Amino acid sequence: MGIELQFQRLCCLLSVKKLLSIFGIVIAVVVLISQLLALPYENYISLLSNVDGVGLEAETVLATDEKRSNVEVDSVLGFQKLGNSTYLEKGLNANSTIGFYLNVNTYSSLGKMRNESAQILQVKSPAARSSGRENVIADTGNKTSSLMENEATSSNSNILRAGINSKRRRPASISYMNTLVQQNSSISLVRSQWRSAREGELRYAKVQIENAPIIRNIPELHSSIFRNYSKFRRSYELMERVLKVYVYKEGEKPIFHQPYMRGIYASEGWFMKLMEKNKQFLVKDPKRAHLFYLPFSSLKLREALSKQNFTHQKDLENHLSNYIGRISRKYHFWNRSRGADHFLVACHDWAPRLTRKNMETCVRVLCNSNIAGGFKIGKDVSLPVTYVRSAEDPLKDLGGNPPSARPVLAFFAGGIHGYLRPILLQHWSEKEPDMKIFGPMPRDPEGKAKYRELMKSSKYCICAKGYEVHTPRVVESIHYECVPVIISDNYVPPFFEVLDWESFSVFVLEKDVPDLRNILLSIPEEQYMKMQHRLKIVQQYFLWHKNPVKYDLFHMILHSIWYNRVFQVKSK
Ligand SMILES: *[C@@H]1O[C@H](CO)[C@@H](O)[C@H](O)[C@H]1NC(C)=O
Ligand SMILES: *[C@@H]1O[C@H](CO)[C@@H](O)[C@H](O)[C@H]1NC(C)=O
Ligand SMILES: *[C@@H]1O[C@H](CO)[C@@H](O)[C@H](O)[C@H]1NC(C)=O
Ligand SMILES: *[C@@H]1O[C@H](CO)[C@@H](O)[C@H](O)[C@H]1NC(C)=O
Ligand SMILES: *[C@@H]1O[C@H](CO)[C@@H](O)[C@H](O)[C@H]1NC(C)=O
Ligand SMILES: *[C@@H]1O[C@H](CO)[C@@H](O)[C@H](O)[C@H]1NC(C)=O
Ligand SMILES: *[C@@H]1O[C@H](CO)[C@@H](O)[C@H](O)[C@H]1NC(C)=O
Ligand SMILES: CC(=O)N[C@H]1CO[C@H](CO)[C@@H](O)[C@@H]1O
Repeated sequence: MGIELQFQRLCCLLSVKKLLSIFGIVIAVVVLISQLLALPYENYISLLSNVDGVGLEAETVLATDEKRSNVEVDSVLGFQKLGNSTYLEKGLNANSTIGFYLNVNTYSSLGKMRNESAQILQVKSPAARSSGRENVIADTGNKTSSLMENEATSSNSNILRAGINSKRRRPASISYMNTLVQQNSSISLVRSQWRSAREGELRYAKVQIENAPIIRNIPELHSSIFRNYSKFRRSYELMERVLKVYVYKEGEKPIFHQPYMRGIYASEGWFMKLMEKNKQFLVKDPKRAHLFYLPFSSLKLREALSKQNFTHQKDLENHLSNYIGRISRKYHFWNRSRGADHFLVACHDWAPRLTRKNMETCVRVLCNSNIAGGFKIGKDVSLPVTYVRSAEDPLKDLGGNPPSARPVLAFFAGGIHGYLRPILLQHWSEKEPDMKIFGPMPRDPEGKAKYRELMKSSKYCICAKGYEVHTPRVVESIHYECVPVIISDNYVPPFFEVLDWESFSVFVLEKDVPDLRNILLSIPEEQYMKMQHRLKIVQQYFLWHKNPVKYDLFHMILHSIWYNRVFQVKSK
């Protein structure tokens, strides 16, 4: 009897487990495979030591730059709870079912596994759903690819497909996004319910920009780099003359008011620092402001709350929610526009999701500017990812070789995370001598120097997405004057409102990775020379200065916020 009871209990336990794990196994397999793929390249132990957030930056550059997505970070946290790196390695290496179960349980314990799993399927799907992906998988016959083949053809495939079909959405190409900018009608404009002198000023600016005087003798370079240089210049001048920003004093350090200036999330820190000490745009009297800045750091939010054992996105979301509650009770500014004249600047991978509900109406300035992830062209602003190695000297190593001294056709190096980079490597690693496509480079000074050297001596630098759409390589390429090749469907590049990105960079659809070399070779030399030349002009817009100068990164970010705000004002 006792034995029977125990047996029954065991069975019950097992079936509950089975139910719980039914999605989990699929995801675990997917994640496991991606981890397996990454294992030879990635240093998981250093990932673990980074989780506390001390150093997402600096040393982990080349290998783990864009870093793991939330799924990865949380899986690491999950592992950490159960054990340590020894355990992790065991779990990853085990080729037995036990290995899978261990992982499933770990993921289940995070509670939000199912939601994440849906996201993994979604994230994985853009490539898979375009017909290209299946070919990619089919026509490589190697270890990694056969692993991927298993992923696609095993029993999971139905679930994968189901997920894909139910969420079918075409990846947004650059030309599609261009039409959105031009139409600027796809956004439902949040119309303010109040009348104020400030709104009148914005409306005035809008009319002025729309009727910008045509600038004669525009340097040819500038007119090709910008969508409309006359309009940009008018808008920029008006910003300098008119714009006033109020920064809320509420909010405690370290999440608020504490800029962090290094690493791959440095953009949000630099902006916060330069904004909070700014003299030209800041006003003490919020009634004079056209825009209200919510001065928090998405990186610090993530770090601080995970130290307090809050690791779920929901907790972080609530923290921001409470903040909005606080300022909306204390001041009337949030309520009168429902946040539409407020903005936030956030570079963490999670930022879009953390701000999706409570701050949806704000101008969201995001590194993770994924048009398939809720980023709205015309309202939100794409924040450049600037990987700052030295907060003292952010402009170190700027510049690169002239075109004649760029013998390498294409260069990429970095951690092999996300679904795209393994495909890139399968196709182009050690295939052609002029295609320098690598996994992560060593993180010692030598490795870093080699990375820079290759960027400075390659014609094209491949900016392939990692887990998320953004990568610091875009700005790195600009700094090293290497024409960026952006392979990241749905990524809205920085200052998209005003810059004509196709005049100085190349966009390749993810499905076209197998044709990458042909695509690059088919670009006429003359065209390349033009792009490279323009890149050197564009560079000034992507530079941080401790004391901001005209047209630098700080001003360009502020300008895009201003520009979007102006064009959301209802015309009379
Ligand atoms: C991990 O755990 C094992 C035993 O549980 C222990 O021997 C080892 O020192 C731990 N390693 C670290 C890095 O904490
Ligand atoms: C993995 O499988 C191989 C053979 O397929 C076996 O020799 C090895 O012991 C297994 N490793 C583990 C950790 O089970
Ligand atoms: C999953 O997300 C939905 C909405 O996005 C939410 O209602 C649900 O509670 C979430 N489930 C878990 C387990 O977090
Ligand atoms: C694939 O593996 C085979 C041997 O299994 C090897 O000959 C070939 O070079 C590999 N190809 C790639 C792209 O790694
Ligand atoms: C730029 O914008 C101005 C003002 O709207 C317009 O008059 C001009 O034709 C535009 N120039 C180009 C090249 O589109
Ligand atoms: C977080 O959890 C750990 C272990 O569960 C505990 O030791 C620590 O005190 C907790 N920290 C806080 C701030 O609650
Ligand atoms: C703004 O609206 C919220 C909820 O709608 C309310 O609690 C708050 O008191 C309002 N703030 C002001 C200043 O009226
Ligand atoms: C819907 C909307 O706001 N459309 C505007 C797009 O921009 C042009 C000028 O740039 C305006 O005339 C449209 O009203």
